[in-house]
Amino acid sequence: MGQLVDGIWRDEWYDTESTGGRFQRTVTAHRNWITPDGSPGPSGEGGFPAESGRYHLYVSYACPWAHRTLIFRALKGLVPHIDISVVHPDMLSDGWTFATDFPGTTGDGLFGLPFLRDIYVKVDPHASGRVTVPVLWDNIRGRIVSNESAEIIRMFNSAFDGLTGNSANFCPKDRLPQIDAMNERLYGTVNNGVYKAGFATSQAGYDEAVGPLFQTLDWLEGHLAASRYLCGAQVTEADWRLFTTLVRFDPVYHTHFKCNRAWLREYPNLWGWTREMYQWPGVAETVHFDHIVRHYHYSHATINPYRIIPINPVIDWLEPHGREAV
Ligand SMILES: N[C@@H](CCC(=O)N[C@@H](CS)C(=O)NCC(=O)O)C(=O)O
Repeated sequence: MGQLVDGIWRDEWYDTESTGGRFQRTVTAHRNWITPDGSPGPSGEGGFPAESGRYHLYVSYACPWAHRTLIFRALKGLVPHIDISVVHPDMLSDGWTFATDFPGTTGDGLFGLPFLRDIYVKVDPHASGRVTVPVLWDNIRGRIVSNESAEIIRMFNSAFDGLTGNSANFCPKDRLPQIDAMNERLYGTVNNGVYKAGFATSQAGYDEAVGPLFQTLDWLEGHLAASRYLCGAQVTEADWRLFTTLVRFDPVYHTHFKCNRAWLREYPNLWGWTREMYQWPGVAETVHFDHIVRHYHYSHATINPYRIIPINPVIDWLEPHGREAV
């Protein structure tokens, strides 16, 4: 774990001292958009048109943010058009690496480089900041298009439709305000909430995160009693964003991140909903529990210094979800 300072790697854990033991996620650096014709998107600059084989996605199978992009790649028919490189689950003093001694890792499929940070330095020899997955790379311009998962999935939702003929729309215009509001609530308290609880180095930092996390889970449990999906009768982007966090809840966040007021499987509606999402055609193939369980327990030395991988509950993800009745 570390970060780049003026192009030089420094092996440092998150600084929580200046924030009273609270984990604060840093702002994402690369914010351009792929669009059908290369016109600029909502941020960054233009010149990234949707083309088959042009873009490459660097992911970790362990990471919930990268996982979102893999789900959209699968559901939007982008697998033949966007290749991926999969980093090693152990994120230690060199950060994410392209070591290949773990099943499912690929190495750096484009340049054969040893570390993910080398990709960041390749575009900017003076790069500073965290080296995160996912990274969406442009083969033609030799640049990072985006390393912000929330925006990569919005691009994937529609930018390539002319190429793929896949018109599944997880962000329908009339639902967008509802989707955005849901995303915002769930990002702060759940997606990032589990990290704020897990990485806190003070009781106050932990308490401030874990309380709202379970308040939101309680609220979601009631909401999903009457609503098939988060924003109504259709699956939307909001569902996929929540899914990648909840699929990790019982195997990792409950114990490793101390989010243990309840197990996810103690919430009948949330648990059924999570299984439905898991069983959605194409999704189970994007879930790699071996990477997930290994990454968190092995990489976070401040939380689990002896790197003991817990036994973990046996979970039947294929148990019928029963959500048709809602
Ligand atoms: N805002 C980014 C966050 C991505 C992120 O934090 N990824 C984690 C993995 S789960 C990472 O690469 N962390 C490395 C670090 O912080 O040094 C996104 O959603 O794409």
